[in-house]
Amino acid sequence: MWFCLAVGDHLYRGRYFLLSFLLVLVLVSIAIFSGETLKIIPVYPATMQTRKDNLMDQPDNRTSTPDQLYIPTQKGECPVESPLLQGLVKPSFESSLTLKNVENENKGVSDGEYEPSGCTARQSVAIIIPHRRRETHLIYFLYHLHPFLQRQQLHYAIYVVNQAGDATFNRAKLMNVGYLEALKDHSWDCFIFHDVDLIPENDKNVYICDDNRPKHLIFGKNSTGYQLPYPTNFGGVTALTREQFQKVNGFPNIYWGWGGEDDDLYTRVRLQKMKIVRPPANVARYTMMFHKRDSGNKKNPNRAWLMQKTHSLMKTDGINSCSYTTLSVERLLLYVNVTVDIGKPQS
Ligand code: UD2
Ligand code: MN
Repeated sequence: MWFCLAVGDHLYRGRYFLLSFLLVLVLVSIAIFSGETLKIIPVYPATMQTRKDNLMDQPDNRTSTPDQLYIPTQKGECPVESPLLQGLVKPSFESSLTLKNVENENKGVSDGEYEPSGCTARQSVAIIIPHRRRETHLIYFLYHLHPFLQRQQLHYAIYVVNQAGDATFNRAKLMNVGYLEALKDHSWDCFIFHDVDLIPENDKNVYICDDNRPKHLIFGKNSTGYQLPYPTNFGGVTALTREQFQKVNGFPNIYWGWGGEDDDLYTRVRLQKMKIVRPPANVARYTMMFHKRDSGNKKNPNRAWLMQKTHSLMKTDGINSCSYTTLSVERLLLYVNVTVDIGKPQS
C-alpha cells in the first residue's frame, strides 16, 4: 500500500515537472522569437528613416551642456562704409582678357549673384544692362564690376538684357524688361540701370539706392573731361528703389533709337515731385570704353516731340504696358543672360 502510494506520488510529481518544463520552454521560445522578429522587420518606414538620418546630422543635444547647444549664428549687418574700399583706381583694359579669366577671378559668384559671407548686406541690388552686340565691353564690364560690388559688400545680381533681332535698338524698354525679369527672382530693394560701356573709377561711389531720391551715379566721364553735360542729365547709370521705379511707371517703351529716353525718365521723376541726387564729382567718375554709334541705334528723330508728351504718356506707357516675348533666360556664372523680342517701332 505504502509502495503504491509512493509510486503514484512519484508519477504525479514527474508529470508536474514535465508540465513546468514545457511551460518554461514555450516562454523561452517566445522571448527568443520576438527578439529575432524585431531584428528582421525594419522599425522605420522609408520616410521615417530619412527623418532619422536628418536628425543624426544635428548635434546630439542629450550629451551637450546648455551652452554647447546648437544655435544658428546671426550675421550682423555690414558696416555703413565697407572696410574693403580702395577709392579712386583707374580701370585697366588688358587686351587678352577672356570671360574665363573673369570667371576664375570671381569664384564667389554664381548665377550672376553674390552675397557677402561675413555680414548681411544693407541692400539687395539688381544691376540691369541693356545689350546688343557689345560683347567686348561686356567682358570688361564684368571684370571691373564684380570685384567693385564685392568690395562694397552688397548682395547683388547682374542681369544682361539682350535685344534679339535687328530692329532699332530700344535701351529704355530693355531696362523695363530687366526690372520685370529680375523681380521674378528676388524682391530686390534697388535697381541700377547701367550702360555696358561705363566703368566706375571710384568704389566710394556705392551702388545702393537712396530711399528719398532717385540717384544719378555718374557726374562725369573721361570723354567729357569728367564734367556734367547739363544739370538735368540722367543718363548712363541711375539707381532707383522698387518704389521709386513703380511711382514713375518705369522707363518709356516708345523711344526707339538713340537719345531722349534718359531725359524722359528725369521728367517722370520730377513729375512725381522727386528730386535727384548725385555723389560728388570726384566720386561719380567713369571711364566710357570707346565706341562709335552702333548700327541699328540711329538718333531717334521723334525724341523732341515725345519728350513734350511725358506728362500725358507716363501713366499708360511704362512698366504697366511693357509687352515682350522672353526667348531665353540663361543663368551663366557671372550674369543672368535674358534674350527678348521687344518688337519694333510702329509705322
Ligand atoms: C548716352 C547715355 C546713355 C543713353 C544714350 C542715348 C550717358 C553717359 N550715356 O550714351 O545712357 O541715354 O546716350 O540712348 O549719359 N547698347 C548696346 N548695343 C547697341 C546700342 C546700345 O548694347 O547697339 C547699349 C549699351 O549698354 C550702351 C547703351 O545701350 O552702353 C547706350 O548706348 P550708347 O553707348 O551708344 O549711347 P551713348 O554713349 O551716347
Ligand atoms: Mn556709350
